[in-house]
Amino acid sequence: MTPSKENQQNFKVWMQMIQHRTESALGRFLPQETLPPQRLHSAMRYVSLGGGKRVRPLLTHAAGAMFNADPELLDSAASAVEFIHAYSLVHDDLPCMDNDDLRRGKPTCHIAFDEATAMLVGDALQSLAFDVLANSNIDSASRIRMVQELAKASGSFGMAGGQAVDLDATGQNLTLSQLEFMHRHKTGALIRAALLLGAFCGKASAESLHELKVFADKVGLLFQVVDDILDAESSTTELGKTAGKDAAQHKSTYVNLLGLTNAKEKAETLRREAHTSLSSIGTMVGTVSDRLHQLTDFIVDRTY
Ligand code: GRG
Repeated sequence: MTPSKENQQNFKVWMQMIQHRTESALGRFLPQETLPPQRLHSAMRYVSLGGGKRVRPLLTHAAGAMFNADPELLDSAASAVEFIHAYSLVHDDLPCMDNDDLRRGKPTCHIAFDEATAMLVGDALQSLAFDVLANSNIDSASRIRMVQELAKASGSFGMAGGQAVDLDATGQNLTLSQLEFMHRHKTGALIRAALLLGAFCGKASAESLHELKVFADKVGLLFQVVDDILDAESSTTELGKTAGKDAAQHKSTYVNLLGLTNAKEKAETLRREAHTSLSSIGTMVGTVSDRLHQLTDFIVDRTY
């Protein structure tokens, strides 16, 4: 079903509202740059504030709303996930990793500051993420559950593990299943954590959590397939980061493994499957999550 203009407008307003409240929450959790060590705090704020689509916080808020979670708790969960994401971007841009000088339309952290500071920014943001969760105003069982999920998603069985596979794969042609394994860890794990932490802030049954994980797996992979397509088709100005990098670095991607047309077909298949799993959750909880349906489409139809 094609969404009505009013529905689309409504989604845009909701999205801006969540992006705005996420920016405020991140700003509150981050140390002020007047506090020593000023250079580190200033760099932490530089990389965390004023940019990014905030896809992960949007997913946390949308999933949490489906289970009637308190929006203030969702701010903590969403900020923790976004701090891990921001840290990963800073480290990913370092010369020893992807070596990039542009991120979110501005110079990367090691260019604007220096490499050692960029290392510390990543380390400190990672600690801050867990500090935010450990201090969130929720019962201790849910708090521990959130810490466990985020730790797993960001560690060697999640994002950092996916990055290790990516580094090992340099100069090699991956098979489709190896590529999928890498992305399920590198990108998918944190997207899944964003959704689950949202659900943990509310009252989600075991059945709906199970189905939410199915949705998370679809949307996590979908995000990366679209990322590969955008890297091949968009410009650096549009993306706010260097375009065409995958081809320049001879990386295995969905585009070079499947070709552009089949990569787009794969994205459409994942989009359909994601919508189907959402409809199952909707039946379980008795309400349809328009926001998660709309976010799925936003992830596919985005231009950056
Ligand atoms: C060095 C211990 C250590 C760990 C490094 C660098 C790293 C861990 C992991 C890399 C993970 C990574 C950068 C994945 C890429 C995911 C991705 C597609 C990022 C872009 O996300 P968007 O489009 O970015 O949501 P914005 O800027 O909109 O937030």
